Amino acid sequence: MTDDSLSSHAHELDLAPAPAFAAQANGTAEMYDAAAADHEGFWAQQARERITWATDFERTLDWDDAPFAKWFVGGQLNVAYNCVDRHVEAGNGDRVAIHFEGEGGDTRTITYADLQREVCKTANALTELGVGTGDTVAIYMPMIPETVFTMLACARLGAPHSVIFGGFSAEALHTRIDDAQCKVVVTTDGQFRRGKPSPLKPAVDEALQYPNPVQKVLVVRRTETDVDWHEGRDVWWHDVVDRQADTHEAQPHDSEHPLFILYTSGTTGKPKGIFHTSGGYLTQAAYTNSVVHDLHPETDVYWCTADVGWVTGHSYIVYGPLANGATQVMYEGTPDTPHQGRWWELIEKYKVSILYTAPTAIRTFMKWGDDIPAKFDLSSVRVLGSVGEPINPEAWLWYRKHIGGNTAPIVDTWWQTETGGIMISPLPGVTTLEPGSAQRPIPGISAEILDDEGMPFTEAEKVGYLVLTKPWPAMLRGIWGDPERYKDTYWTRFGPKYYFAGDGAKYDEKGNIWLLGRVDDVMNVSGHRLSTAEIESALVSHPAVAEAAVVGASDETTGQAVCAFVILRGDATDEGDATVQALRNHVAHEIGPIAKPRSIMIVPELPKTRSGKIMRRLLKDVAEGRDIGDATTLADSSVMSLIAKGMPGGG
Ligand code: 6R9
Repeated sequence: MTDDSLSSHAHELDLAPAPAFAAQANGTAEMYDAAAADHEGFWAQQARERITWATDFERTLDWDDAPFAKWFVGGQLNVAYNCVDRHVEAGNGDRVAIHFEGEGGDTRTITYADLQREVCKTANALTELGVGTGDTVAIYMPMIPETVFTMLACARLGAPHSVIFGGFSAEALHTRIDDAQCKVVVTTDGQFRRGKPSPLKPAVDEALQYPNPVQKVLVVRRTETDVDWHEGRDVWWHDVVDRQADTHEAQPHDSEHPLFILYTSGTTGKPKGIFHTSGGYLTQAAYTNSVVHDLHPETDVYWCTADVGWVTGHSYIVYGPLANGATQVMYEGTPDTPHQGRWWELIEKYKVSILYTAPTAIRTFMKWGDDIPAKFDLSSVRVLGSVGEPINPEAWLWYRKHIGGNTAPIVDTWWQTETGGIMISPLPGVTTLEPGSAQRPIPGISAEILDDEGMPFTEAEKVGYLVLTKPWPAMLRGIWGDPERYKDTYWTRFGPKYYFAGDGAKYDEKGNIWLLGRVDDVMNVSGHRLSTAEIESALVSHPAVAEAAVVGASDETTGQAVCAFVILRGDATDEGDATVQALRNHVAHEIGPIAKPRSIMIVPELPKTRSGKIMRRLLKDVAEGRDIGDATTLADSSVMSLIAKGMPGGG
């Protein structure tokens, strides 16, 4: 049977939990009832069971100033203590926290005792560099252990970190450093990608050419590539961190003390600094990692393949698994270096039992062929997870068969940077799985689907908007420096009772929730959120461009792909491929390589309504090679035929 025909046989697969799995599972059916009966009581119990508090909290939830939440009010904790020290104190210092694997094959084994020493040294170094409680630190680093040490050291000091994905450009880096007023930047000389060192520090140098609040740049030597050096500002990690004392007394912080800021794309050009706090965030990260991934820290080897530059890396590489005392794999490089079986080789080598990855990766592996994972022993795998975008049933079934030995439950986890932790997902061992659906809110989370009028409905196959109906511990506490934007973006569309997630959704006949992608101008490319407006403004910042419109067109591998339509200025000449190439590079420079349009069409006009709104729907038809839909509301109806003429084979 081919994988294609498998999908039509999904109903014949037995997707009920295996009794042996259910018997050992952390998640239980009773949790749904307990949380439904007493929402706050349920979360208070999670917080007390999973977190070590220096001072217990007095009030579970303060929602008096909604939508600004406070969770576990009056409680005090140190997040880094919870992720590191308490495991050592409990006698688990020898347990491996991180099996690090560099792209070139260099490895490091870091136990919890090692982690404690490294985090203490890093915290001492940051203190020496002037970082105190409440100061913000930018982290622009690859997937290496020092990145985790730095995040935890910041948490230890109560200095909120802002991790900026290594694929972002100098320009993007500058905006983020400036918005959060970061005092220190931690970076590396470079990172290994596809077998080659690729520089990182030059982007920091370029970002800091503009006025900025940065006092020190702490640089890890990773690739040994030459870097420019700014005396007085730049310091080497090995000069400053290595000589520090490896002990450091962790001070408790308020439950609502900011833990981190993470920028994500919104519907306007300016990225939003989503910020999260300590007690509630850590509670939900630890709880979900335990019940959704079914993590058993004594026996499992866990691997989340995300980059720490994204929220998945924050919650499911750093905070959740480490709070739970997990042993995990951390891999620096790309999946096809030096060969397309690298991930499966790592699973075999470390006996990974829980794998958490993204649909775009799974679809890439499908393309590379079944024979590649078949060469490796994947029998250790017992739970598979998916995150970032809807997983199509074909990819789900392939994942289950070729990676999960046809037995591992797959948890399709829906959540967002804003939600901080997993929200909608099956519980392995409890839920009968449905390929392609994230199924239902986990215990403690409440969601509904609303129609255009904002009325909840439960009919199957009707498409509506996903909303969350009760506050949850890991919810964002706001947009850094912009409380109004927080209210407008999430709590206005359907009134102040509903958190509007920005995703379309529907129920099926069984009551499962199916997520249908973004309903706003946010694209999802390989699980990364990109805003059409942000890429448009990058394009018009090029001297040759007068106007630009960007749409996300469906793409077999990446889910969506960036397609741009550009009008050149009168004085610019269209040099065909050279112009297109220059514009693609310009977007990479302004935002980062991940935002590079797959295609750019130079057009004479853009389709606009009489009120001047670009009709992206029509451009999407063009980008996806469809016949152009209803264009009757266009101000100038000849525009679409002009655009279509420019298409390959058009005119
Ligand atoms: C964790 C993360 C959030 C957006 C979200 C939605 C999409 C994430 C999904 C999913 C369907 C899933 N999304 N997980 N869609 N099924 N299991 O990805 O955060 O980068 O903020 O993206 O991603 O559209 O609104 P973030």
